[in-house]
Amino acid sequence: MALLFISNDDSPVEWQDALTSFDPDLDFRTWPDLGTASDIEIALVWKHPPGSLADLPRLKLIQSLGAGADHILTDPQLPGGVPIARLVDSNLTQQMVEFAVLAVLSRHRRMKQLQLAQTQSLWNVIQPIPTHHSRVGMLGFGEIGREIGNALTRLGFPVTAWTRTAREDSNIVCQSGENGLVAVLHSSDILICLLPFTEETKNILNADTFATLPKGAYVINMARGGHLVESHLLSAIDDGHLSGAWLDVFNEEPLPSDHLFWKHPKVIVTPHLAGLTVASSAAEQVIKNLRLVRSGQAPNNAVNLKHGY
Ligand code: OXD
Repeated sequence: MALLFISNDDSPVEWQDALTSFDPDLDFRTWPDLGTASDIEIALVWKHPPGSLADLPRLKLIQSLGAGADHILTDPQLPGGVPIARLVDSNLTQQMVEFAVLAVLSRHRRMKQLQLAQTQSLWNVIQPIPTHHSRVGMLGFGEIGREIGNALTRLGFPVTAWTRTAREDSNIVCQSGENGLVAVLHSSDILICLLPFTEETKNILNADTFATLPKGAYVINMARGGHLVESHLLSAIDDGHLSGAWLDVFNEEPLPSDHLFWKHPKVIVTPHLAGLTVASSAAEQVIKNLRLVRSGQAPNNAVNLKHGY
């Protein structure tokens, strides 16, 4: 039985090495050279071509190469009844924490203005805002969100979060529902989007959301490009309501070279790298999941199809 690897963004060589260090007998195949379709037991995928998983009669698991599974669920020919699992990897989580802290501190200490001043040889001393006046709101509070929230709290930022279901298992105030969203937005000088991408969360970063944020608020999107209505963000920045944004994810990736975001003085663009999967640290859970599904058990971090993540 074999594993089928499908990704243009991850290295098959690294993954083969990492996986076979945990299971030396693993038969590793790379799309489109899958050999006999009925050999394939597990598909390890990132943005697979739609339909490429449709004719694998003994497929037992579709394993995402990332923390998100939305790239799998958009395939209209997904085989029914095959469990889908996300990666939950401490290495990836750590990167996401670092990225969120970097983006929050960068806004908090006004790095963009300081860099601009440097290009003009200006000695521009910007008084820091007290940390406890920079309120951070988080949309999404899963495994990664919780770690980010804790890191920001340790730095002294007041943090609130919005989640699908109310939570009381954290020292961070979590709100849910429509009213909860409004409450979190009202108190977010810096808003971080970490939500899973679903029909409910699509376009959630829109004109109404921005209007609910306090004047001068800053938006960080490190979830999915589809969460953001790009034209609404540009209007909210250009009319002065928002102070700027740091965007790591986009509707179209790579971001087209003529996109307005690239040159916008108040927007920081990074190329979807907030959290990258590292084969050597994530491989063990893929092998664990393979063993679980082989023995008829559910994989770890299975996607709930009803919730879409
Ligand atoms: C992921 C991502 O889902 O990198 O892991 O966006």
